Amino acid sequence: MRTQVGIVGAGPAGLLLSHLLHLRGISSVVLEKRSRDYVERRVRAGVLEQGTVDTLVEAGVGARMLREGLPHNGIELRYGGQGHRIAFEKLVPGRSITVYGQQEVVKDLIAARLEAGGDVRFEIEDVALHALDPEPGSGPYLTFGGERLDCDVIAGCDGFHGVSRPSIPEGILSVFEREYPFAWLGILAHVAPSSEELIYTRTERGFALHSMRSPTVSRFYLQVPPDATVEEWPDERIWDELKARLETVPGFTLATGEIFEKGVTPMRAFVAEPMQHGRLYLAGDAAHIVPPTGAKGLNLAVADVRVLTEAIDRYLTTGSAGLLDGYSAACLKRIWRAQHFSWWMTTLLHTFDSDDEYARRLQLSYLDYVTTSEAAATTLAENYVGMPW
Ligand code: FAS
Ligand code: PHB
Repeated sequence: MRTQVGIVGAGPAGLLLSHLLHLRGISSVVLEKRSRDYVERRVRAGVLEQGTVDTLVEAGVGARMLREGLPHNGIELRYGGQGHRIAFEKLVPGRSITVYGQQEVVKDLIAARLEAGGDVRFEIEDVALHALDPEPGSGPYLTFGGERLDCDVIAGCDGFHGVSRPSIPEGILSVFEREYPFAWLGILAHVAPSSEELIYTRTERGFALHSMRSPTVSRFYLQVPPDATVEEWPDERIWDELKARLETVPGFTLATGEIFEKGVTPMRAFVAEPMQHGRLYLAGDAAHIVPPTGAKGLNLAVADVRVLTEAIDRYLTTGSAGLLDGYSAACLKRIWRAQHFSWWMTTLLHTFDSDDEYARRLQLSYLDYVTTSEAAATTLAENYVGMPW
């Protein structure tokens, strides 16, 4: 078999890349390890930057997001018994975020690809990458299930645990990473949000986040020890801890309801440079991971794919590999901005056992600064809604 672009992974990066290439008349085949049902039900990110919303709408896959997504013009930082609003409409006029579950984005992209006759194959478990740095006149290829797929280009969109990044020979990649001394316990509950907006709260007991998915489904996260398991967190303990961390301002009561999804996410940061080797290009979590505090992971995947689509189109239509050769450098500036912002939000809002009293006062002083200085609040706002492309 032959296609122009072989794509490994049907998460947001792989599916959006396949769709954007299709809009430019470029063929691709997407190979996904899991079932369609699994990828459409996997609960992950929830916040779309302005640029991500614009990209999905411009690509013709944003209709349901515009109908069902929840636009937000601010977030609340809650600490020391007070709530402080970061007002996007004042600080970064015209830019906002939309709360719309990642699994909904994935459903919309799969539907669009299949409707367009796209070639998306699920439950393909043994994908292998070959001839990544091919001789002139030949190309890379993928093998799976006894088949061979010849490509002009391969996109590794298979996430942090995928097969693409490890297919790059030893000695090529430089890896930069950081493990945080805690994890997030995420839950979904059938209960109306207790606040119109997202609440990021810092308490001496640890961090908590109040988010949502719809007028009847709330999304919460609790900072927990790095080795925490869902078994240690029965529903009653979750609600008790969320109340202890969120009911810290007068008049706020946390509504509770039936928890229907629980998961523990490790908090890590990771970047592999360069994000390419030969005719293999990594996009999204295959190349980088951020702690979810800044809600950047999914949005970074979209940003990579925008750059990669343009570069592949230039290469296939003109033969010039200039943009492809510069792909990694073009993405890394935004990636490191998101790495820094995610680190900054994480260290601003989480409690660290290693912190002494001096570090704790620095953290509280920084929170006071961000919630009283327009300049400091603008820094948070412009990064949160997404830096301009
Ligand atoms: P993905 O991991 O989404 O997709 C990769 C795909 O490749 C998967 O479908 C996988 O099954 C497939 N695959 C893997 N190996 C393969 C192989 N060998 N062959 C074929 N296919 C293969 N980000 C936020 O902004 N906010 C959050 O709250 C948040 N929460 C998260 C919670 C969890 C548990 C995780 C793991 C991540 C979370 N993220 C969050 C980050 C997340 O949203 C990612 O940034 C986003 O999924 C990136 O999309 P992709 O790069 O497409 O990778
Ligand atoms: C979510 O709603 O899943 C969410 C929101 C904000 C974050 C992370 C996750 O920073």
